[in-house]
Amino acid sequence: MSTQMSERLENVYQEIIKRNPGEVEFHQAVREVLESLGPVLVKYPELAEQKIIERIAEPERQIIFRVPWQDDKGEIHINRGFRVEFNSSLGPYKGGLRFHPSVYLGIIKFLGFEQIFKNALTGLPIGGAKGGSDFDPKGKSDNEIMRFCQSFMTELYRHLGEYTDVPAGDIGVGGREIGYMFGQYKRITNRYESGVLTGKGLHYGGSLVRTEATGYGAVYFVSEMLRTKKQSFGGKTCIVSGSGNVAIYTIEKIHELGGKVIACSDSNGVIIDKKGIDLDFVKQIKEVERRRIKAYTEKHSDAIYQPGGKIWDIPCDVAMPCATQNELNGKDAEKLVKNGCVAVGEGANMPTTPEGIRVFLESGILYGPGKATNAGGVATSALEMQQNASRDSWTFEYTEKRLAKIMSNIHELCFETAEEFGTPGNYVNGANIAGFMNVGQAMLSMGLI
Ligand code: NDP
Ligand code: 2IT
Repeated sequence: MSTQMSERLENVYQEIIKRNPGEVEFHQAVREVLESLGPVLVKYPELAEQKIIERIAEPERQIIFRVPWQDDKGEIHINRGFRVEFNSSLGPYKGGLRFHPSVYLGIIKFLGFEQIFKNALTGLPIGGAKGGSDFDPKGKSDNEIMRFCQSFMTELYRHLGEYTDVPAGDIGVGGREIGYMFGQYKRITNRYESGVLTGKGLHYGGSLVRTEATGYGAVYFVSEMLRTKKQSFGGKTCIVSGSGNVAIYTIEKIHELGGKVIACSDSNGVIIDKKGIDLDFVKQIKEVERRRIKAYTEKHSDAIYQPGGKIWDIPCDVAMPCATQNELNGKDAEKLVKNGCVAVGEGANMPTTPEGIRVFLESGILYGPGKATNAGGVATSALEMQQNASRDSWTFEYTEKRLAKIMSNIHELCFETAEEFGTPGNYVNGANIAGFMNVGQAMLSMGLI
């Protein structure tokens, strides 16, 4: 199912498909943005004349490299590493690294493309990039993870720098992996360049709140959306997919604001606990023991574990997809709307399929797209860069206040832009147009780059 675009935009899109064959996630992310841009090109024809869309859709640089490493038995493995430096018109390339067996160029490019607009929405000086590897961290020992990270950085380091390209985490990359990569960067370059990676540990230049930032920020964004309808999280029943970094801190903030999360998941199944998810235990299972979410029933025998289950079938007031791309399809969206869900906020990147997005927009429920809703993670990364640049570290309270303000600014920008372009309440258009305008104007100012 696809929406009509002007002939010009349709031609641009077809050309992008032709130039990037087989990269279906990248095509999907591009199409979603292009579907919002028609009225922008009418209002600002110079953006079309100067081929800003065509330029933005072509990464400034794409790096693909071999990552050889040895497992604990001495066997050699070869993975593929990626870094797509998409756009640096607003600042150094910025965006996470994903380690997951599904990673290929099309996934990194969809993430990098979305990152350009997300980062622009934060109002902070960061360009857009993404990277990662098809390495599967599941079941690997700590030493194997370290050796992989060291090999990955041994190639990637030459492309990085605090003023050039600043990676962080994403799926499969958290504080442990960032630590190993920072150590290797420091060793190879002989530079203590704190600002070259974000998501660092608190002992060596990390920022308070960065671990919590994506989840907390997503909940702030949904709170702002609810506020436009004079509602809040208080007393609301919520479901959160995934049980990784973003899911955990989404649940934590929802509980803090008086909502109750009754379900979460991982790629194997769904946990339903009507009493409300015991987050301390989820943290123990996931952050400390690195086990599967199924283990939740070991302590909570009245909770239900559904192997392979669909979390979106569970009736709720608020749904927050926080696992991965395309985890929520058109049928899931219909089910959520039918069950009375009033708000959906995406902690993950592109978790809703185009059909699902259409269902949400047509139903008129509040729908916050990932590039706006989950921008708190990268925004706090930019705050980490600020602290590193001034060799300072801020308190938790101050940093969280900055995050909350950034999220309410992003909400306001998306809300007002949607209105200005004739689609009130449509945060997809608001986010795409506002992000595009920031990047586009900067590119226009810099001449043909
Ligand atoms: P984690 O690796 O910490 O957790 C990922 C979670 O999603 C796990 O529960 C995992 O289950 C599940 N998941 C991952 N891949 C799949 C899949 N193919 N099918 C089903 N479930 C899957 O990653 P994060 O929490 O950091 O990232 C979650 C999402 O949030 C991603 O879309 C990421 O791009 C996005 N995001 C992350 C930010 C950050 O700061 N970390 C910032 C903004 C967005 P399992 O363990 O079974 O694989
Ligand atoms: O998708 C994302 O915004 C991230 N994974 C975080 C990127 C970052 O640089 O903090």
